[in-house]
Formats: sequence, C-alpha cells, structure tokens
Amino acid sequence: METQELIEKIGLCVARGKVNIASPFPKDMLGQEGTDELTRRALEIECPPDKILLACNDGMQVIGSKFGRGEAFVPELLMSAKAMNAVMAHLKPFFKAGTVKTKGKFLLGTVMGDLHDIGKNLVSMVVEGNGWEVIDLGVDCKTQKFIDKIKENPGCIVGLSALLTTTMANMAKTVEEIKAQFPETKVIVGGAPLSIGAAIKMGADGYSPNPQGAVEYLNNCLIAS
Ligand code: B1M
Repeated sequence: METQELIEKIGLCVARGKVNIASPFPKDMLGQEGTDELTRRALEIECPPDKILLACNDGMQVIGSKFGRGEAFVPELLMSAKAMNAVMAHLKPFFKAGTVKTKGKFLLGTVMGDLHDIGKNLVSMVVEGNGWEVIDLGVDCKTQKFIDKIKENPGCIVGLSALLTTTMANMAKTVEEIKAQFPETKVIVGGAPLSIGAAIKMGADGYSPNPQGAVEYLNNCLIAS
C-alpha cells in the first residue's frame, strides 16, 4: 500500500471504529487490518506522524458529526475512540519526543458528588484523539482539586462533567471558584442535565452536549488565542 493510501485507510478505520484485524467490528470490515496494524506499518515506512494524526482527526470528525446528527450512537463512538487510541499508542513516543506537538492541556473531571464517568471518559478519549493532552481528574472532584491542578498547569482549559441534577449545583460552585481565582481560565461544561442556558447561568465559557462539540470548543479557543 502506498503511503497516502495507508494514511487514508487509517483515517477511515478511525471513522469506522476498526481497531485491529481480530476485531469483529464493523461487520463489513471483518478480517481487515485496523488502526493498530496500519499505523505500525505506516511508521515502519516512515510516514510522518503528524500526517497520520491529521487523518485520524478527520476520521474522528466524521464519526463525531454523525453522532451529533443522530446517525451514529455511543457504541460506534466508543469503537472509533478505541481505534484512535490504538493509533495514539503508536504515536505516543513521537509526542513525547516532541516530533508532534499537542494542542494544549485539557483538565477534565466529574464534579463533586457525582460518580458517573462513562460520558466523561468518552469526552476524554475523543479530545485526546484530537491532539489534546488530557489530564483526567476522575470522578467526585472537589473544587480544590481543580484549583490545585490549574495551578500546576497554567494555560490549561478546564472541562467539568455532571450527570445528576443535584450535582449541577456543585458544578456551578466550582465554575464560580475557578473564575474567581483564575479569570483567564476557560471552562467548558457538559453532561446530560446541562443546557446552554444552565451553562451561561453558572458563568461557564462553553457548553457542549457531546464530545465532538467539546473538541470544537477547544479548537476554537486555539484560533481565538
Ligand atoms: Co446513574 N443516574 N445514578 N448511575 N445513571 C442517571 C444519570 C439517571 C438519569 C437515571 C435515571 O434516573 N433515569 C439519574 C439522574 C437523575 C437526575 O439527576 N436527573 C441517575 C441517578 C439518580 C443515579 C443515582 C443517584 C442512583 C442511586 O444510587 N439512587 C446514583 C448516583 C451516584 C453518584 O453519582 N453519586 C447513580 C449511579 C449510577 C451508576 C454508578 C450505577 C452508573 C454509573 C457508572 C459510571 O459512570 N461508571 C449509572 C448509570 C450508568 C446511569 C445511566 C443509566 C447512564 C449514564 C451514562 O453513562 N450514559 C443514566 C441514565 C441514562 O442516561 N439513561 C443514569 C451514557 C453516556 C455516554 O452519556 O454521561 O450523558 P453521558 O455523556 C454524554 C453527554 O452528556 C456528554 O458527552 C457524552 C457522550 O455523548 N458529556 C459532555 C458528558 N460530560 C461532558 C463534558 C463536556 C462535554 C460533553 O465538556 C466538559
């Protein structure tokens, strides 16, 4: 396979969620190589890692948009995220070596009192898959935990997730405290009980109902800065 063909195939496998040759998903790609094998091969023939990453971002864009339009669902998104992670595992050494630069740091956590993390983990994977370094603080994060980590990571963008109507109040307090101590720090919120109105009311800079929207918000922050 030519270099360009290989790169395009990797992007397609991300969009379709094809992780490796053994993966039974998606059915129509049974027995075909996935992102794992293709990325290894691409790097062996010295494909530029940043070109591979760009193709993957396009692939994530495809599945993210489908998800946004209701044409793809959580399992497909998870498979694409998994396929993307398989690429990232191969590209990680290049990130560490500085050959490929991450776009910035995204500090992400589920707010205090809330143990739901499936959506947050999805956001984490998709954002990481789009070239950001994600610092995942986990679940039940007290405001102070965010404050401490912002101090350690100047310039980061913060993401808060909440799944319970009751923990939205904790989210609002966390946003308020972050904004009081770090007025320049951008905060995006998300999670099932949230809405754009609730996000504005609590003083957040951004809101997204899905991972792809979070990526778009982050990428727009880059353009604006
Ligand atoms: Co709970 N739970 N749960 N739960 N749980 C809900 C949320 C609930 C709606 C169920 C119901 O009653 N119908 C309800 C909340 C009601 C409300 O407040 N309005 C509820 C409740 C009440 C509870 C408990 C209180 C139950 C109890 O103990 N009596 C309890 C609370 C525990 C706690 O947190 N303190 C509880 C516990 C649990 C489990 C631990 C059993 C488990 C969580 C396991 C885990 O996460 N590791 C669980 C689950 C699985 C659910 C449901 C069934 C599924 C949630 C989920 O993962 N959805 C949920 C019912 C439902 O949603 N149908 C329910 C899939 C996930 C991909 O979607 O998280 O929305 P979501 O994430 C989306 C978007 O919201 C967005 O992107 C994701 C992908 O599209 N998004 C962001 C999320 N964060 C974002 C951040 C962003 C941007 C986008 O930027 C920063």
